[in-house]
Amino acid sequence: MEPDPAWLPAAAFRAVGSRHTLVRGAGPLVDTVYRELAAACGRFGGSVARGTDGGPCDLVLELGDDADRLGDEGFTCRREDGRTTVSAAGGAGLLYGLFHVVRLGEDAFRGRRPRKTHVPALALRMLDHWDNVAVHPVMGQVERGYAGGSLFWADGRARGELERVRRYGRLLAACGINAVAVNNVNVHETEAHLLTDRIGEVADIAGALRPYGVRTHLSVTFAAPLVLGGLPTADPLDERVRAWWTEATARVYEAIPDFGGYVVKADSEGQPGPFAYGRSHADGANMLAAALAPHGGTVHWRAFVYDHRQDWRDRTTDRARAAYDHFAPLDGEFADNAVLQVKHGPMDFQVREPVSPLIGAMPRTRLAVELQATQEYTGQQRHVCWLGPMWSEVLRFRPDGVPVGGLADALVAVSNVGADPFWTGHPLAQANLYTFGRLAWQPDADPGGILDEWIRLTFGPEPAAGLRAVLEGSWRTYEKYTAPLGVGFMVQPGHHYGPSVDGYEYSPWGTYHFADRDGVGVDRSRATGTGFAGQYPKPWAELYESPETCPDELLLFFHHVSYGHTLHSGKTVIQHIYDTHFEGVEEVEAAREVWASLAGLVDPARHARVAERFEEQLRSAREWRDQVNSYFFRKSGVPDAHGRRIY
Ligand code: GCV
Repeated sequence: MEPDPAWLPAAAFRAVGSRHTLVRGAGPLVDTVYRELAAACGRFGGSVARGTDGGPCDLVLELGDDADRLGDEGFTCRREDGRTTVSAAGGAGLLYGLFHVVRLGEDAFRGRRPRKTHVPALALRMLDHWDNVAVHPVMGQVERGYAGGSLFWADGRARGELERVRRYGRLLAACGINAVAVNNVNVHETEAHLLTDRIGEVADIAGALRPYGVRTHLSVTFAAPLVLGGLPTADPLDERVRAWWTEATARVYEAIPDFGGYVVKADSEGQPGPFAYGRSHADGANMLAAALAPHGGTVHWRAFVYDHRQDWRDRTTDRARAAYDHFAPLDGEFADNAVLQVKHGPMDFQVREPVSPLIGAMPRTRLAVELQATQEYTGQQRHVCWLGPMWSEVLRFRPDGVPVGGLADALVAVSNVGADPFWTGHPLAQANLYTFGRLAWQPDADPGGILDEWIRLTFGPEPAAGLRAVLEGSWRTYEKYTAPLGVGFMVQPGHHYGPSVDGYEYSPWGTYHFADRDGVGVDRSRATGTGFAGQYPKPWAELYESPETCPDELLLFFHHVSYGHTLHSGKTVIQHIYDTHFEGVEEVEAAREVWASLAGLVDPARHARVAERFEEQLRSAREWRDQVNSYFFRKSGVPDAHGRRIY
């Protein structure tokens, strides 16, 4: 196996590494650019010089372009008179410019290229690791992690593999990611100490990521003044509490001068928060924002707040409503350096959800949209499921005229990376990480183009068509064989892998499908249901309100309908369920065949790992098909129009 099977194999640097390059400018990230080029030239026979000497060369990377226009991260690229020039105002821009040229390959050195400006649409492009320092008795080393252990932590300590962390930073920079939160938002006892007496371990990680322009953030517990500071309260309006956070934060910045800030999950799934003191989420967030402000830091306050002790008999409480109900009334109350981090859907990273109505509902509040690269509900990195098209739909959705990608200040993904030699467990899950970074840079980019880019960089040209066939439709395939028409869940409780149609039906978590002998789905209309549809602005509120206008793929999210209800597709709901579940499995079988045909075109270790995962995906997809189809056949008594085998 080659050492780093990812999208920056040495071969990707052939075009730049065989050229004569001049690097102009100074600073730590310019040093990184130089080192990258020196390594590539060492391998491919080119040369790289530093300084102002403008001798004959093919590529110039220089600092000095218009800082107002480009900021620290933007760059321009042009080619004229046989020379390619990348100009930036800051070192990060120069580094992104280098990776841009690497992506272009030989094309960067052909013909003429008019000067083009590249600036990231979103200033913060961040990965949140749900990594625990100490192995959690239920959640393990990484909560919802499917790529081995943590890159950062093992068995209660920093793992200390800083070279690997550095290479991770390099991969992230190469797809435009510039921030990482290094521990789980569920902050347990050991992890709480990272903020104070164990900040040195975080500083080491920050030091390894810094040369690639990646800033480090930390998840903290709202109860820190109690559990670490010995105070009798964590009330955000108590002066002792505020002073404690101010001092603790100042010490963090002594250790990590470019520290990004805090991530907080408060009053959510048992985590402590301001409610205990009769304070609002804005009170809580603003206290931390005040502590961070003098240092230029930001608090990411998560909006994933809902009642997780619901009575399933109670039809008036709707988990989907919760984020909006809690936060929309607080618009305008959050500090400038507080960012509200909202999951892209109103429930919890299901394979299909509408865009959260909270996105767009708080115009006076800074917004981070949270995606989930780790495949908790989308096959846990045992199934191929490329999420680019889903994320692109989210980012292009226009709640009220402006697309989500234009409303957000930050795009965040829960990381899918771990200590696995392939980084992401399933080697093809790297496509999700790469696509996330590139969409965060340019939210309206064509995801298919990004996929092609990742394939070409990672595998070269020969297997490209096969890889595209395997990946491009994989999200819709996964949707076909799992929970139908947006209804969600139907997973095994706890670990969330594999089917269990009624797994959460009588649970306290607020995730129900309400199937009975007549029909299925959740009535979230204003007229007869929970009223959730009314949280959207027009035209969405009206579109979702009626089963006649609601898009098919979200029908059961918004409505309880009979099995005989006819979809826009012309099929009944029950026949749609049967058909998609048979089709989904057939599509997995076909993708597995395509993958098998790529043996010889993909390195053997990677090929074997994916082939092995396909066996499990197919087994699991058949299980989903048979359980879901049998369940609905038994409930409804309606036979499959095509007489296929249902149990
Ligand atoms: C980190 C879901 C997951 C939890 C996760 C939570 C969250 O409930 O199952 O593991 O906790 O989301 O996003 O905070």
